[in-house]
Amino acid sequence: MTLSEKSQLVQQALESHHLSLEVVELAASTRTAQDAATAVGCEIGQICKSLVFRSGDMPILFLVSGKNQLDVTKVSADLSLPLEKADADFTREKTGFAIGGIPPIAHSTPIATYIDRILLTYSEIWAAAGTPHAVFKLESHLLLTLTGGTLIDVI
Ligand code: 5CA
Repeated sequence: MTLSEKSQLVQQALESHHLSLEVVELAASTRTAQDAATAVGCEIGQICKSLVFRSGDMPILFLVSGKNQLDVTKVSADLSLPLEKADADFTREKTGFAIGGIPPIAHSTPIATYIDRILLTYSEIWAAAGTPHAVFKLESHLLLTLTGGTLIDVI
């Protein structure tokens, strides 16, 4: 089956890293971490949430385990960075994707990325792939390779 235009961007980015990872489109919703975990049959902690924040006009991406709620005050202090949650328009403008399907890669602009250390405690995780019906599975350590992101404690 042909992938949607947005999911094709994600598939192409995976291929550009020479990884044989495959975007899958599901009939079921994967809009939220809980939806995605139910749809693929994994633990919620294995879902990689893509949360966009802003520091002034700069977008910052946090890849967070579905079981964790990012502690903005803590992370902002740890990174010495003022942070506010991005709204839907800013998120779409900086990533090229809409909330509910934001992938960890393939954004329309380069985005500084921080990765929840807890994600690495799972061998396999699932991330959004461009739409609220598309995901891909990867070995968690590949998040570092794919994004060049920095591991942090989010809670
Ligand atoms: N597809 C799933 C995971 S595979 C997904 O995208 N989950 S998510 O957690 O990364 O994306 C939903 C997140 O978007 C929510 O946790 C919330 O932080 C954020 N969000 C939802 N609605 C809004 C909104 N109106 N403005 C800003 N952020 C929002």
